[in-house]
This record gives sequence, C-alpha cells and structure tokens, in this order.
Amino acid sequence: MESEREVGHREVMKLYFSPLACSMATRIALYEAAIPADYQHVNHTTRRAPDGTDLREVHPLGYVPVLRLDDGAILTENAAILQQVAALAPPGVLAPAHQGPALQQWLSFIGTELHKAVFAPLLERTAPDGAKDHALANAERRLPALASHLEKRAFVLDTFSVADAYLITLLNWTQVTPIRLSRWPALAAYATRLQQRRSVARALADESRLFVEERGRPVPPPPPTGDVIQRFNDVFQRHDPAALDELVADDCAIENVDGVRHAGKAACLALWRGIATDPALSFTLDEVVIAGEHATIRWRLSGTGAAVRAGVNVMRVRGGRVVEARGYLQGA
Ligand SMILES: N[C@@H](CCC(=O)N[C@@H](CS)C(=O)NCC(=O)O)C(=O)O
Repeated sequence: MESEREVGHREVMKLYFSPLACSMATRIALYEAAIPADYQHVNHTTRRAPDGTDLREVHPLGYVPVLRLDDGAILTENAAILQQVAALAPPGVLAPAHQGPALQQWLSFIGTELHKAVFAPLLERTAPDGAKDHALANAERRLPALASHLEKRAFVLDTFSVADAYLITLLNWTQVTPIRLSRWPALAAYATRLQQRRSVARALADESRLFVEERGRPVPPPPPTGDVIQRFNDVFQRHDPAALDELVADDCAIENVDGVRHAGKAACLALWRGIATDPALSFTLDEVVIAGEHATIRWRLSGTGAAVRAGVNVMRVRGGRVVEARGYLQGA
C-alpha cells in the first residue's frame, strides 16, 4: 500500500494494480492529473491486495485494473476506468474537449486490437506457439496502422489523453516480446517521447521498482533475430560449432536442401555440427535479409567436389533461438 489518505469522510479511491501491467495506464492518468489515490499492489499469484481484497471477488477474472471509487463503487475494464479518471480530472487534462467519441474509439482499438489481439498472447506464458505466431501476424497489420496514425501527431488525439496512458503502457511491453518498435519509426519516436513525459517516467520508475521487488530481475528481452542469425552464420564461417547448442531451440526443425526433414534439437545439432566441422566446406554469404522473426540467407557453397552451388536458407527465430530452417539449392 503506497498511500492511505482520507478526503473528508470518504476514503480516496483505490487502484488495484500489478506492476507494469495494463493497470499502469490508470496510474499514469492519476499522476498526470495529480489525483490522489491509494495504490493497492495485487500479488500476482494470490490475487490478493494488502487491504485484504481478493481480486477474484471483485472482478470475475481476478484481473487488474480495478478501481474502487470514493463511494465504494467498483469499476473494472481499462476503457471504463480510464474514462472515469478522465472525468474526475480538470477539463482537457486527460481527455481533449469535443473528442469523446474519438477517445472511445481509440480506447477500444488499444484494448481489443492491441492489448488482447497482439500483446496478451505474447506475454501469456501458457499461450501455445500457434497463438503467439497468430499474435505476431496480427501485429503486422495493426502496428503499421497505428504508426501511420501517429506519423504527424504527438498524441493519439489532439492533446495528451488517457488513450496515450494506455498505449504507452502496452508499448512498454515490447521490451519483453519479439516486437521491434524500430521497424516503425513513428511508433519508436512516440514511445521515446511519451516515456520522457513526467507522469509516464514516474509511473514507469515506481512500477519497475515494484516489479523487481515482487519477481526479481525482469526477464531480459531475447536477442534480435539479426544477432542470432549472425552468430549462427559465424558457426559455419569459422567452422566452430560451440555456439550451436544455445542457438538451436528444443523444437527446431530443418527441411534440408535434399528434402530430408530433421526434427528436434538433437537431430538439427547433428546435421549442423557435421556441416560446420567439415573443413572442406566453405560458405560465402551473398545476402542476409531479416524481417521480424524471419531471415533469408543467400549463400554459395564450395568444397563439395562439384562446382560452386548457390542456395537459400529461410530461417525462423523465436526467443533468441532458431526454430525452423528450410534450405533450397539452386537447380536442385
Ligand atoms: N479487459 C480487461 C483486461 C485486463 C487484463 O488483461 N489484465 C491483466 C493484466 S494486463 C491481468 O490482470 N491478468 C491477470 C491474469 O492473467 O491472471 C481490461 O481492459 O481491463
């Protein structure tokens, strides 16, 4: 519990939150408008708060955010809570005048198209790989649309609003997902700008500290696809297979240039170790193209006894490891 104050006979409202979760949007809004609140840190396993509240009793799914208003009424759902806080703030501070429907539109877009369709499956530990792939595919349509909206604007609406508080909370999660904001310069610039805003910087600092207290060091983000592929290519350039073990995923599968499939880490390691340690084989890299979690590598191979052969590898990297490789040989 970070603060417990009373206003007249009424308790200040309470925000039930988990550090760095979507509830941080409401904290940003409260900081921005200097609205006092009692921040109740919900334990991520027990779903209980220091005031004794069991979140599952006030929210059907036990989710944050939950806002307990000063009259005791309970409000759930980011879009509703954020609009309630905006209504409590001085006019124009959290919601530009005359943009009510646009605010509702963007809160819905952020909540459904981004939060739930893209980020939730990427962050959920138990989400199957297929769900994560689908979420990444969803990002490929939604993030360019968002970037084009932000191309020539400082905020989602005409001035800072709770929509920005929600959006920057989500964009902060890209640190621990394979989504690279640098692919959309307007989004990267927006995130940098918003992170420097006083209310956002303060919320991020406060919740990062609480996150580390609760769960230890944040999990570092996986290395970008380009770095993984460069280390992978180095194995064959240097004839040194030592790095392969940590570059290959347990469920890796190779479809080799000869059409033979090698499934599972052990089979993939055996094939690649054999190629890498053959001193006669020499690869020349002609081109490496990285696109999200995919890489296309054009290579030429000599030392097979035959003339120099040209080919292409199509690779997929997830969580810093190669999960899929398909090889094609020119003229095969
Ligand atoms: N539709 C809800 C979604 C809230 C939500 O997804 N909350 C997450 C944190 S960002 C949560 O509490 N998850 C807890 C869990 O999955 O156990 C809203 O907009 O408020």
